This record gives sequence, structure tokens and C-alpha cells, in this order.
Amino acid sequence: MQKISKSHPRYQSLVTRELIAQAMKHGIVHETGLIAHGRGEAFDYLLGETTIPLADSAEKIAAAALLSAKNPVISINGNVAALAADECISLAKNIPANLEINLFHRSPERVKKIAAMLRKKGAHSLYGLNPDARIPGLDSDRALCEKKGIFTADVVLVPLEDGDRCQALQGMGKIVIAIDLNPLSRSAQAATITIVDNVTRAVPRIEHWVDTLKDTKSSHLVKLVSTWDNSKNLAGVMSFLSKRLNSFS
Ligand code: PTJ
Repeated sequence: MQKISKSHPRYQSLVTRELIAQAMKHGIVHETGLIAHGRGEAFDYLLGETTIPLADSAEKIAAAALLSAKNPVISINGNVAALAADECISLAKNIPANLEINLFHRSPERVKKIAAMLRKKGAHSLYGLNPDARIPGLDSDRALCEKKGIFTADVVLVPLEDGDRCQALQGMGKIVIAIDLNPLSRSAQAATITIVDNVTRAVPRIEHWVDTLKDTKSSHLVKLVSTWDNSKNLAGVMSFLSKRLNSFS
């Protein structure tokens, strides 16, 4: 890994870039994952590279949804494995939830490499290696999933999604939690709960809320989720971004 000076004003961003570039060289991240990362970086820059209060509200509701679920699943793709593997494993253990590898650019080699990496880091229940079901209405390999995992999940956390699957999962009646720095993306617009935050900050923050809400009555958690107004939160994020842009002019 290239040495990056801690005094560099963009230290964190450069370290993350290096991490994702290395993960691509090791076959974890697909090459288009670098492009997706760049788009995310641009939106993160606009957000101020921080968890804004509107994102934190969504992170709290995400925790409530995951805690009140019967079969919650956290979906893992290449970028998520590179940037937030430890955080996703820790969150899954805390809820508890299952992890499932689901790739847009699926190849058996990449699935195996990501699975080996997650297991090395301590992941226990891991789905995605032996798909035995398809998400209806999807033509891409993203449709491939496991019956015990995403297929029968009632709540699915989908960080860095590519859009179509988010809508298809909604069509199956599931609660879909999207983490996406782009509030305009199809995933962000289609999800039940949209978290406009970097996956590296969002997953630990959801876990913070899992710890906080763990002893809350299930009926209260369900009410928090059912009264959540995702469109209102997204409109708030858009307004935050436009005010921030205007403040520079
Ligand atoms: O590993 P695979 O094969 O499943 O492929 C994964 C990628 C990410 C390449 C694939 O899902 C894809 O092409 O995604 P998109 O359509 O580029 O969408 C990714 C979304 O994630 C974009 O809206 C980005 O703004 C957003 N994003 C990128 N980096 C981050 C992010 N959101 C949160 N945190 C990030 N670090």
C-alpha cells in the first residue's frame, strides 16, 4: 500500500481510495466499483464528509427495522466488503442478522474471495455462495440469492445498491434500507428507509442505534418504522445540499 502522509489535508479520503484500489487488485472490488466510489466521493464532498442529522435519523429507524425483523439480512457487494467488512460483521452479530454476498458483476471467483475474506474477519452465518432462488423481475445476476437469506428476509440492508434490485425487493414486500451518498439515485428514491451517508460512517452509526434501542418494546420499534416518512427525509437532504452549495456562492 502506498505511504500516505497523515498531515495531508485529504488523508482519510486518500487512505480510502488506496483501500478500494488494493481491493480491486485482489479481486474483491469490480473495476466499475472504482467509478461508483468516485461518484460517492463527490456527493460526500457536498455533504461535508460528515453524518448529517437527517442521515442519523434514518440510521435510527434502520436500527429499529433491523431489530424488529424476523429475518434481517445485510447484503454485501465488492465495495462494501472493501470499505466496511468489519463494521458489517459486527452489526450482523449485534442485531443478530445474516450476511449475504450479492454481486452485480457476479463471478464464482469474486464470491469465493469475498466469502473467504469475511470468514477470516469472523463472519459466521454467510449466504450467497449457493444461490437457490431468484428475485422476481430481475434479469441480472443480482437476482441470484438464497432462500434462507435475502429471498425470505423481511428486512434487507443494501449498502451501495445499483437501483433495480432495491425496487424488486420492495416489490416482494420487504422493508429495504439503502445506504447511498447520492440522494437522487434510483435506490435512494425507491427504498423504504434511505440513509444518505458514507457506508463507512453509516454502518457503525446503525450499530450505535442498535445498542441504544435494544431494550425497546417491539411494538414501539414497529411504530417508529411504520411512521417513518422517507420522502420527507430525502427532501430535507436535498434542501441541505442546495443550501450548502448556495453558501459557497
Ligand atoms: O461488487 P458488485 O459487482 O456488486 O458491484 C458494486 C457496484 C457498486 C459497482 C455496483 O453496485 C454499481 O455499479 O453501483 P452504482 O450503480 O454505481 O451505484 C452505487 C451507488 O453507491 C452510487 O449512487 C454512489 O453514489 C453510491 N456510493 C459510492 N460509494 C459510496 C456510496 N454510498 C455510500 N457510501 C459509499 N462509500
